[in-house]
Amino acid sequence: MLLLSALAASITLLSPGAAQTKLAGINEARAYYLALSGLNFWSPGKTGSYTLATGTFILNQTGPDAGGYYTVTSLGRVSPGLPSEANHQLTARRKSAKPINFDDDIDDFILPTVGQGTNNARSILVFDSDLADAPPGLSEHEWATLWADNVNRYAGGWVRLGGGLTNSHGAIWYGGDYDAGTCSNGRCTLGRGLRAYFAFAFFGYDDSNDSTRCADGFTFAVVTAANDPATAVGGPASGSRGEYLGYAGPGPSGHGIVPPKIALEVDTYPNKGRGRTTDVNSRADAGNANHLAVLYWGDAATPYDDNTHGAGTSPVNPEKQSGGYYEQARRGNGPNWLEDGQPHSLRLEIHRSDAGGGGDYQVRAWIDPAGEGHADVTADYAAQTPQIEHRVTLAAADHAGLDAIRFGWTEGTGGQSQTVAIYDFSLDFRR
Ligand SMILES: [Ca+2]
Ligand SMILES: [Ca+2]
Ligand SMILES: [Ca+2]
Repeated sequence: MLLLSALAASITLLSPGAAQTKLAGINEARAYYLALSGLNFWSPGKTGSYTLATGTFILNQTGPDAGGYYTVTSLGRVSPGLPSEANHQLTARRKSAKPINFDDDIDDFILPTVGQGTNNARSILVFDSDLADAPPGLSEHEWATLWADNVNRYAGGWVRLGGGLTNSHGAIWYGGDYDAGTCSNGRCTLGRGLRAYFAFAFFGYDDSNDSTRCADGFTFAVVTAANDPATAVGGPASGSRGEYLGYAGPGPSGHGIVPPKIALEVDTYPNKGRGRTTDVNSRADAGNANHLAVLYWGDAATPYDDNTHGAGTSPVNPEKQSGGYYEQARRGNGPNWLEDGQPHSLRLEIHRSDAGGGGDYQVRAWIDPAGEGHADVTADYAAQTPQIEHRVTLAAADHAGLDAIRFGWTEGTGGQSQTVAIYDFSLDFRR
């Protein structure tokens, strides 16, 4: 994708009418994007000079060091030997295996589980740049039309959640092989944790006072592979429960997504009730504001409270007063925070270690991070304080249950609908 970005940037910069006097500045920018393209292009052993339409990048590597890291330099060069020559060099520390990312791996995301409703075949769809076979529940003709209408929205491919449906719920899990056994058929060794980054956009624009025009949001979830098959998904046994976000509830299988599990919810609809978790309006959302929150699983005896804030004892799903819940109120007469139709991005890190017979887990998340390295999942992010920071100790059995995990997204809608794009995804494990 960055190769494409570089070309797009240069096309923009070279649009007719660009003043010659700006050429030096333009070439500086081109050199920078070339260097960035080089870093993105690199994999172990790929060194030397590579020429694109706009210039050249030159890759060098040293390593790997004892931790398996290479130091990679990428020199972007434009117009060598001319007065307008520009060079820009970037250096990065890179693991031997490239992070899992949509550009290379989107076809490894397993097609969604079709839920109980009649229309849920479309609750989650994957738009790969290559046309895959029709997902379950769609004819080849329907799928080809949908694909053609959507594939070009985001370079590198994207996952569409919600699909404009009411009463939908779905989950999609990574199902690939990665880095010599770290992941096998989507079952991944969590080790010291992981780092993930992705962009998202809610297509709906919700400027209602109480954030009730669109619903309900989604989660990025990391769940036990020991107990959850690749078809695991939540949702209600009956009735309309978008508030479960496809993360809570028994789902079509009756088992839902069983614990242990950790997720970050992006919740756009207020369900503030604190009654029985099988009832409508029972998530204990703190207010009307769009919010992010860390989710575990509530009481292990029921799937219905898995995304109810305050549910559970060890661990407890975080409430507003904790570091595990972050909200932003609607501003003035504008849209609700995340439901503005604009691109947003999310970075999540889970830091995991053994502690006292169980496991220490630190969940950190940044919304719309902008500091240096914010999208680099090969290193911990230190440039900005996370908006979400929550730490728990899990009991030995739960800790062991997260030795092998699946990761992916869940979504749910009820009486209102949503369409959400997930794109520019990458993930790497901390080792
Ligand atoms: Ca909610
Ligand atoms: Ca919530
Ligand atoms: Ca539960």
